[in-house]
Amino acid sequence: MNREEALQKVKSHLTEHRYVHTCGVMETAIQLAKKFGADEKKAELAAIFHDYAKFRNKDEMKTIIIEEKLSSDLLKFNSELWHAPVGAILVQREVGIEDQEVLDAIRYHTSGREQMTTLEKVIYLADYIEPNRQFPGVEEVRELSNTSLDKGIIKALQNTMTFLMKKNQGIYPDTFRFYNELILDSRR
Ligand code: DGI
Ligand code: FE
Ligand code: FE
Repeated sequence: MNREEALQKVKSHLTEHRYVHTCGVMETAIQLAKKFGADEKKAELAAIFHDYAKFRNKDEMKTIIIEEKLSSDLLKFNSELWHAPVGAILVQREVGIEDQEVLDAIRYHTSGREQMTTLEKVIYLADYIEPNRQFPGVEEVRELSNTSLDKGIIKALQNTMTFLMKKNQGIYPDTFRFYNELILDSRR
């Protein structure tokens, strides 16, 4: 599947706004992959499909989480987390992508997890810093990302966790573990 075919396939599942975001993630992910040594083609494909399930209805996502025996923790936390693991399943089922590295990059693009591969980190960070993103603090993350994938991600995680805490929301265990691993490692 080339870029145009992939973009064509994802387009009908997204709003115009989300499609523009997806194209931004694609461009940014390719640049980050080049810079930090991930497979550029896999980064392109994972980026194109990372938000594939963003607009599925909650009941459908809930059913998939239960049927596929995904962590039952997921259902207790913010439903914003669901589109990532559900997306990985649907992209395999409906689009026929079988590359596990690509599917994992989609699966963990929202929560993160411990032991992220470079490809997974590239998609995580590209999703946060792509040019159409405008939230407070994004410029600082962009600057850190020029020199270090992990430094950029640490700041992005701090921003996201602060945002969730201010809204009295829980923080998903994988996100916490991802953060702790990176911050403890950065002090060694
Ligand atoms: O799908 P996008 O909007 O492009 O971005 P995303 O997949 O990173 O989703 C981000 C949303 O998920 C953001 O509003 C924060 C929310 N979220 C809720 N709970 C958690 C969480 N994000 C993380 N990393 N960890 C959580 O526990
Ligand atoms: Fe997403
Ligand atoms: Fe996204």
